[in-house]
Amino acid sequence: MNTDLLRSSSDKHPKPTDIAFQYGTAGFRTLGSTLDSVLYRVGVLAALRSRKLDGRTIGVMVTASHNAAQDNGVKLVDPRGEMLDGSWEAHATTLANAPTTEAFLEAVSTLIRNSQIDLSKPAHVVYARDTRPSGEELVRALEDGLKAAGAEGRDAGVTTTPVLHYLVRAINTKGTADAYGEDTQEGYYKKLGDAFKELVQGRPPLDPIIIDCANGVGAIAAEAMSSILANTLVFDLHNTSIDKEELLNNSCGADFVKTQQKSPPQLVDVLKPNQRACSFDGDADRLMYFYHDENGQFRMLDGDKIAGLVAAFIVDLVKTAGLADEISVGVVQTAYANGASTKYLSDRLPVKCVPTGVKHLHHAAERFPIGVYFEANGHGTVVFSPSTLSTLSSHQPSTPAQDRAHKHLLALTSLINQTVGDALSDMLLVEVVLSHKSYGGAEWDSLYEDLPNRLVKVSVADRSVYQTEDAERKLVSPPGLQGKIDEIVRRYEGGRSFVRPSGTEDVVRVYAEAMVRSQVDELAFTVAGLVY
Ligand code: 16G
Ligand code: ZN
Repeated sequence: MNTDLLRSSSDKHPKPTDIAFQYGTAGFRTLGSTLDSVLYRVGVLAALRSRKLDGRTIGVMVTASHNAAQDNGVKLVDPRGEMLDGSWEAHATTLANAPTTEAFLEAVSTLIRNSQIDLSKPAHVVYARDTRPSGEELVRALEDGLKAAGAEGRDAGVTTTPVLHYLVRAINTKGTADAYGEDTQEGYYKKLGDAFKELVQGRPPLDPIIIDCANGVGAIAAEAMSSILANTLVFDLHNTSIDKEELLNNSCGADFVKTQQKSPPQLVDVLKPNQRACSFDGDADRLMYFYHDENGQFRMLDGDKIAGLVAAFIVDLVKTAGLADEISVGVVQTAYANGASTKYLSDRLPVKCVPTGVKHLHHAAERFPIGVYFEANGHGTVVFSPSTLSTLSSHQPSTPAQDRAHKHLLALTSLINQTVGDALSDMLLVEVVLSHKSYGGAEWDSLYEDLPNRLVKVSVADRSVYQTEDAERKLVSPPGLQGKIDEIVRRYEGGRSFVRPSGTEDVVRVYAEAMVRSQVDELAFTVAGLVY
């Protein structure tokens, strides 16, 4: 690496003096206008990460997901398409916070030394951004970092977060026995489209699906997918104004639907009773379904409902294929999963609870032969272990029914993004199950009834005093607080409540659920009253 070039280009991307950056649950995320130096340094870091991994391609995604248009962010993707290894998150934070160019160069040298990075190795990085206007310049800063660090960059343009994850794995497996697919967005959508067509072949056509694209990059993705699917599934696209910056995630999108527990106002007149609709978030990695019942009442089909629908379907397919003795299915959730969903699932298959954040769920799901994971907020996917894939590829079905189920399982391994949750791929998965079960929104919804719940956030002086254990379900600090929470929760029928510090905002979150709606708010606010 050329230190003079690194120095001179770093000088062009000075760190703002008054900001401490942190690589959090979803990478760096803050006001887009403050992120120039971070992007430059992430470029250098990505190059080093690639060299450390023998020149394998690393991904960089520039997005702030469901946040407002003026925000932006960046996260790194490891070679198999998964989130950056935890130990490197700290390196990212260190490099981002070096106050001066000299301090940054020093931090880079330390990282090279401590991680024993061989600088003679090549470096490859693929990067993309969502539709946020600030993304364009931030990508230029990233490119400066890549250039200064001598990395070969590939610009994947404006696309979704899951497409970028897919590309990373596709590039790194190209020409190998594990080739994941053609390394283009079109290649990915064609792969999904072919699998979808096979899965619904011979079934009655589905009604068009209403999609709220959050005025983000999901609109581009859905448009591209729609032309591949042609008449197999018709998309009725809404909130597709990607040119109107102020509309991004504004009163629409998956996060709006989940947190406001109502449909996006732009869709209210479009939705007929029992007609299913769904929302993506701003980078199309979260999915929320919903419908209005006969009485015009909003009904949400969130990540928990998706997990219930999909897990039961896959279990049935495995059984019908004659593989129940060889392949088992497990589910991963977080503490935010509705208690009713946990009960529904645990009655049928193993369920594991892990801390919030995709990387925790993904890793836990990889330990099951087939691992289904969804956060209640709509992040999720299904992962098939290598041994499951090899069992599937060598299985010899002995009846036509087994043969059909076996083919469907194989098609699911293509339909479902194995690197990270994709709103588009997840939506097609849901549509497949609805088609096979002949379910509408109401039938799906009736798998179980959600317990009333409430989420509140509390601003505190220092959220780092709130420390948890048991997958964030219990507080170990401040001392004594958990005992008080337990005492309050005991007074409510079916009561459950937990407190955890947010990984993305400077707040503490309080979740509560109970059998009776009116009691939930009381429980949530009583517990919130203990937090200060
Ligand atoms: C991030 C996580 C998401 C998690 C959320 C929790 C990823 C890609 N995203 O958005 O999975 O649900 O943080 O936010 O991991 P919180 O810590 O503020 O509650
Ligand atoms: Zn997102």
